[in-house]
Parts: sequence; structure tokens; C-alpha cells
Amino acid sequence: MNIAIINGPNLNLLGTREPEVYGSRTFAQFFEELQKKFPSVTFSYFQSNVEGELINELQRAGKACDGIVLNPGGYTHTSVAIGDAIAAINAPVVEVHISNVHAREEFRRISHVSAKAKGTIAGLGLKGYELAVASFL
Ligand code: CA2
Repeated sequence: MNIAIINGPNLNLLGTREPEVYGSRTFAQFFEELQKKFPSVTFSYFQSNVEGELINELQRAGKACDGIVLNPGGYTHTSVAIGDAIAAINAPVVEVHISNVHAREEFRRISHVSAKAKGTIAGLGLKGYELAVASFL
């Protein structure tokens, strides 16, 4: 089973700033633990602050992987193009948000991704990525 984890803009800052919202673990630390928890899964990890790079990776993983765990970051709320990319690929996508986007500013309640995704997990911290992976097994 091949699963791609894709993180959008600013998620490279995890563990370094705003720990009260996003926690204090870096994604690299978490990713190591995740790989140990799911030894039967071959993971790829990609993070970018650039919208087009995220779309290129969705298209690649859409052909190569059995499932995609996507946190589109702030592009969730703005990017029709990322929504279109998810609709255009074969692999199922689970949308993950570390914070509870529904309990924050009103604009974070809009997602261009949710309607194209297999499911959405929000507000459970990094555990959400783990639950998304488990949903593909
Ligand atoms: O809760 C999430 O996972 C979000 O996708 C994170 C995005 C935000 O724009 C979405 O509304 C919800 C922001 C990512 C910023 O990540 C940071 C991590 C650590 C420190 C600063 C920013």
C-alpha cells in the first residue's frame, strides 16, 4: 500500500511557532512515528508553499498511490485549482486539518477541497493524519 502525505503552505513551520494552535512537534518527528505505526505502508511525504507544486504532486501521487492524505493549509479556503486537481485524479484523498477550522474565523469554514475528498478530519491535531492513513487500510 502506497500512501502520499501532502502538506501545503506554512506547514513546514510546525513545531516552531503557534504551538497553542498547531502543537509543538515538528512534522519530521511525527512522520518518523507514523512510519513505525504503519510498517506495511510505503509513505511519501511532500510539502510546498507553492500552489502549482502541490497540484503537480497531487497528479503524480494520483497515479502512483493508493491514497493521499492532504492538508492544503490556507489554500483549502482559496484554491479552486487544488479542488479541480483532486476531482481529476483516481486516488482517494482524505483532507486533514490540525486545527478545528470550524471553530476559528468564518473564512476557514469554506473549503474547495471537502466536496472532492473522500472525507475530512479537522481539529484532532496530528492524530488526524494517523486516522486518515488508517482509513485507507
Ligand atoms: O489546521 C490546519 O491544519 C490548517 O490547514 C492550517 C493552515 C490554515 O490556514 C488552515 O485554515 C487550517 C495554516 C498552516 C500554518 O501552519 C503553521 C504551523 C506552525 C506555525 C505557523 C503556521
